[in-house]
Amino acid sequence: MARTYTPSLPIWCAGCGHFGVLNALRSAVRDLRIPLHEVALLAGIGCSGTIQNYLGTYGYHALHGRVVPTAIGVALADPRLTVVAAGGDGDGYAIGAGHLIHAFRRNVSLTYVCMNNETYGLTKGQSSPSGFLAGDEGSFDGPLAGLAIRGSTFIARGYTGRPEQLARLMRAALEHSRERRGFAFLEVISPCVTYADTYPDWEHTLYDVDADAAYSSGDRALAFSTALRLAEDRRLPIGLLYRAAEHAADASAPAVPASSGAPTPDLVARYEELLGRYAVRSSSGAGAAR
Ligand SMILES: Cc1ncc(C[n+]2csc(CCOP(=O)(O)OP(=O)(O)O)c2C)c(N)n1
Ligand code: SF4
Ligand SMILES: [Mg+2]
Repeated sequence: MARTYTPSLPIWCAGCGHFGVLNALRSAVRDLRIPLHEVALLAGIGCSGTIQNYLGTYGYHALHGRVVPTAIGVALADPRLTVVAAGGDGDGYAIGAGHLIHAFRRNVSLTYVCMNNETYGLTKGQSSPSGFLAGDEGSFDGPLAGLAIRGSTFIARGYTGRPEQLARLMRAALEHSRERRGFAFLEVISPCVTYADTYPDWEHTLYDVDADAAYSSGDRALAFSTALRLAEDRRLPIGLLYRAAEHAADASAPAVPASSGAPTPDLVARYEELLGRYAVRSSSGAGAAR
């Protein structure tokens, strides 16, 4: 396909953390010299989910909570693509949590960026499962959940308040999946300045394992115990938390051949016919597919 798109301008509030995620992703794609037409950026539903409109890559807006399985399908169907899934903490840790667990287990090579602002920004500030700072019911910790699954191979957490480290982690995540070492999971603390402005609190809450000479990101048990120990002091680790040394390399994924090219006219006609069956009918009986 030769069709290209002009990215739109972000609609996020001024100061939204998600700008920092977009910058890190843009610079990682540029630094790794990945042609835009070889990148598929899929996103969930939420303020975070609009990120796929802002890069000149292929983009797809998935159903709420379904960005990870959709991205797995894309990655298996065309292994030539650099596949990036992105979405919010509501998208990934609430409605999409079941998919996340099995993505760690299956270890298909793609990058998943979970933009964690501890709230449902788009729907105006309801609390999300990841309220580490404000959660009344305890918080769901995506990286910790990933560490608990033996098949996981890359787990990191960045913070939009530390853009250089975030750019480095984003690059490392893309490299991990492009080298076909498996599922690269990067959670980014990306505050929502409108409904849950947590920026003032993170500097004394985060603990940077990248700056700790005694820390080893190849040691899963150490990563796990460090996170648990920090949590007792109400602190959260950031940095490259865990990367498997060995090349797990899509070993668990079924071998699906790369797509042989564009869909044939016959397939397109069958697809249109199928869509027509689900067209929404107005009261006058006229059909309009949405
Ligand atoms: C099936 C379904 N349930 C609920 C919603 C309503 N909804 C839209 S976005 C959203 C959560 C957004 O929060 P998050 O994923 O954290 O993204 P953010 O806006 O914070 O970036 C919800 C519950 C929906 N669109 N679809
Ligand atoms: S509501 Fe929050 S998450 Fe959404 S764009 Fe504004 S600051 Fe960002
Ligand atoms: Mg959110």
